[in-house]
Amino acid sequence: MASARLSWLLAPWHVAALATGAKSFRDNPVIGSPSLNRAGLHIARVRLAHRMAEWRRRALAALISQEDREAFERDGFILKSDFLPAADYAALKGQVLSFRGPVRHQFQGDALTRRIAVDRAVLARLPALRGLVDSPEWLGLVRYVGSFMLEPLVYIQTIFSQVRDASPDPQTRLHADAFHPSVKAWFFLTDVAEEDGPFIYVPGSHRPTRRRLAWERKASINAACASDFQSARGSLRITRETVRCLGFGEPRAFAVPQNTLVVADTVGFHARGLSARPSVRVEIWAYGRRNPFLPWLGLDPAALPLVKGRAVPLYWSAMDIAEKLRLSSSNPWQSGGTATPIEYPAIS
Ligand SMILES: O=C(O)CCC(=O)C(=O)O
Ligand SMILES: [Fe+2]
Repeated sequence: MASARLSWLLAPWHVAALATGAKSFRDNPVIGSPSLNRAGLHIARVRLAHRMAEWRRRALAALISQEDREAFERDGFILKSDFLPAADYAALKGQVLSFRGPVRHQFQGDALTRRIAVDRAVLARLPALRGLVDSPEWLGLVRYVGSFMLEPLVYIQTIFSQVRDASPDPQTRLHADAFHPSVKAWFFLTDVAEEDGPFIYVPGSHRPTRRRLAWERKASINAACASDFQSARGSLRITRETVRCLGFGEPRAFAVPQNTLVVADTVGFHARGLSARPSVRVEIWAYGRRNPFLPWLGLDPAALPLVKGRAVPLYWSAMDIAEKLRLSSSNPWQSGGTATPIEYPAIS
């Protein structure tokens, strides 16, 4: 009863969230409303978000080559082998892998993800990494795929698979991160074998085809009470069979050598491949997500003078404070002291 009254009080807030990237079907009764979604609310947001992203990408076309634009249009990702010249790559890898810094980690199923925020202080100590993240090639690809002149959030990320006895890593199920286009980039610093949990992407699945939209509509009707937590939170899971039924091709596993860059629109279906054995994957990982409905390219809060180069530590601290004040559940990114990217985690 009390919660029903609270929902009504919050109704204007929930409605306003429709104009943002808010995606959780279970936390927002408007976004998750079965009747509104049957009537097409969810797919209207999907379509408009795609149209806006296409419009912004047209304005950003000059950031990347025509060949890369065509690859992206076709596949939903851009793959660059031997992205850095060999000497630059060797310097970057040497600096990054021996870097000891403050780490955060999160368990997901049996996998542990370790992150080191690439902030100003870290960049001051890693000049080769600074060369990468300031380069027009890197920024151009991330910004074009992200469809904004955004300031990507960059991390040194390590995935340790099968580090404990637990259910499988939820990232190993095919999914779309959100209902709208957004960018993630992986610049691999380790060779990734097929059996070591490579990144997987279904080529062409970034497009809002008629069949994809019909599937989105159906999924959105039941998503608020989906037993699958990630789907209910707006990151819809899908099976390989359904992907096939939607007319997309087979997933592609990025079993790639180090010094390969993959920049993908994670509205396309993707996953982390299952590992056949415990594995360690190290990458420079970037993320860019903004309100998908914005009719402009810039004005990214992460680029403000006091925030630029500090966004991730600020975000982590804010989550720690919210946890202490019990304003939100515990921060999934727990501090793990200092470590290098490849040091094996001590699992308690
Ligand atoms: O790390 C991977 O291979 C993919 C994980 C994933 O789904 C994501 O980062 O959105
Ligand atoms: Fe994902």
